Order: sequence, then C-alpha cells, then structure tokens
Amino acid sequence: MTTTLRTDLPTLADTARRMAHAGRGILAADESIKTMSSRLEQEGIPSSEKARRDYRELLITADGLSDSVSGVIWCDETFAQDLSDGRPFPQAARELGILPGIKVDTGTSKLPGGGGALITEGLDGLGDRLASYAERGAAFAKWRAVFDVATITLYSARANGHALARYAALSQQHGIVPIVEPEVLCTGDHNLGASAQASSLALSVAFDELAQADVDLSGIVLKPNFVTPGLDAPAATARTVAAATFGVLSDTVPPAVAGIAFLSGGQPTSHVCEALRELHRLGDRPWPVTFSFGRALVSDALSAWGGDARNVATAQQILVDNCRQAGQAIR
Ligand code: 5MM
Repeated sequence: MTTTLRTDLPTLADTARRMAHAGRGILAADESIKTMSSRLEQEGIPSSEKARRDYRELLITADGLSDSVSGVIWCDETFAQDLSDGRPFPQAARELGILPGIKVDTGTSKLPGGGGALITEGLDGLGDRLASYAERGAAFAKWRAVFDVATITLYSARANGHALARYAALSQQHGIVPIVEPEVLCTGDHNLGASAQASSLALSVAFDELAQADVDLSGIVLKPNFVTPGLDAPAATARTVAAATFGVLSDTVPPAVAGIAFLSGGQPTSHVCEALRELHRLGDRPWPVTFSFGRALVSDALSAWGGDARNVATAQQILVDNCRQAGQAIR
C-alpha cells in the first residue's frame, strides 16, 4: 500500500504568519475557570459552566470579529464546549475564519528556592494533551511564564525559559504553533528602566532555551509585555513605551520569529493601542507586530453584558470596536 503525503496542510510557519499578519491580532479569552469566575462575580454574574460558556459564545459570535481577529485563545473548558447551536467552539471559530488556540499551562506555583518568584506548571502529560487538542482542531497553543520585576532572577528566568522551550518544542512536534509568553507584570510602582531590565532578562534567557531545544522560530509567536512603568508609577507616553519596547526586543528577539503579539497587562485599551501604533510605525522591524490582548479587549464588553441576554448585541459591538481599534493600530 502506498501512503500519500498531504501537501495541502498549513505549515507551522504558515499558521504563525496568519496569526500575526495583515492588521489582525489574537483575542485572549483563556482565563482559567478560577479567574473567569472571579471576573464574572465582580460584575455581579453568578459563575457557572453555562455562564462562562455564554460569555465566550458572545465573544466568538460577534459580527465582524474576524475583520481584526485572526485567532482566539481559550482554556480547556471552553475548548471542549459547544455553542448553543451545537457546534464545538473550535469548529465554530474555524468556520468564522478565526484560528482556535488553547492555553496549555496549568498555572503557577512558588519556584522552590526562587525567593518568591513563580514557576509555570503543566509539562506533565503535555504531549498527550497536545495530541488531543490537535485532533480537535487546535491551530496554536499558549504557555505563560510570569515574572515580577521585584523577584526575577537569572534562576527564575532559566527555570521558566526552560519550561517555555520544552512546551514550544513539544507543541511543534504536534503540528501546533506555540505562543511563547514570558510576561513581566505591569503591577507595581517600578520605573521604565526596571521593566526594561526585567524584560531583557526574561526574553534573552527564553530565546537561549528555545535555541537549545531546537525550536523553529519561524513557527512561533512571541507574546511579550510592553516595556512600561508600573501601573502605580507615573505613566510614560506611548512613544516612550514604544521606543523602550523596541529597544529591548531588538536586542533579544531573533529576526526569524514569525510575529510578536503583545499582551495588555491590565492597561487601558487606548493606552495599549497607542503604544502598538507607535511601535508599528517604527521602521526596520524584522518581525510583524500585533496584539494578543485580553482585558483591553473584553473588560468593557463583559461589564456591558452583565449576564443579561438583552445586552448581548451591545456587548458584542463594544468588543468589535475595541478589536477594530487595536487592528487599526497596525494597519
Ligand atoms: C486571559 O488571561 C490569561 C491568563 O488567565 P489565567 O491567569 O486565569 O490563567 C492571560 O495569560 C492572558 O492571555 C495574557 O496575560 C494577556 O492578557 P491581558 O489581559 O494582560 O492582555
């Protein structure tokens, strides 16, 4: 019997390019059950599996979403759920022209000997989980390492960078594009320089580990923070943030990386869109830049919805407007 090699499937590089190109970005709707439940409860919405599903259905079915959104990230719960019309979420996303992605880390714990730093968990059994997600249509995955400027050390950067690299290599073996997210938190009152220093350390170590794990950089998307003063410190202008971010990325991110999709870090929508616009305008970038915002895109929509079916259309319009604002920043 002869086996025919399929040549019509997208390569990792095709998928990564599609995620980060042409004025579209990634909607991060992958809050864990715990985080999503607390966000719902903050809005006075009792949390349940159905409420979390209804909310994610509201997001993905918003008319016009795919004009500025190339991919959506969900957690395991959403990935396994069906829309009210019976279609599984991943299938519905693909039919809407949006690539489905899955968060595969399982959260953080204290890094032993790390002086308060965190380590992201989830490597145990990851190969089997990736195989199952691939079978169910996942185009990409996401793993988030979390650093605080006050506690990051070479050791914590190495431990988390190593986990990111193992996750990324394994994802690629399963035909899934890894989003590599080494996040330096914006919480705190640190200045721009402290953010730049911590971000440089996290990124340079992560890329060292990715190289050692032989990860194909043309088949990954990097999800970093903007280099910015802490949320409790005086804000910097968008131009300053863009210049500082570009400086750190130019020094640490190899040109082969398929694309860079920023997280919002709890900063206001207009603020991160402006920083993205300024960054996009800077010439001579080897990689395309886009967004992979969570709160900056969804927070207003969640408040407007309030768990009431009568508010779905209004909430969807707010979401689409925020996504459009982010998309326009990179056109
Ligand atoms: C959506 O939030 C994601 C993580 O949720 P858990 O902490 O509940 O696991 C998070 O990884 C998110 O994808 C990124 O940090 C970007 O989100 P923001 O809101 O910072 O843009």
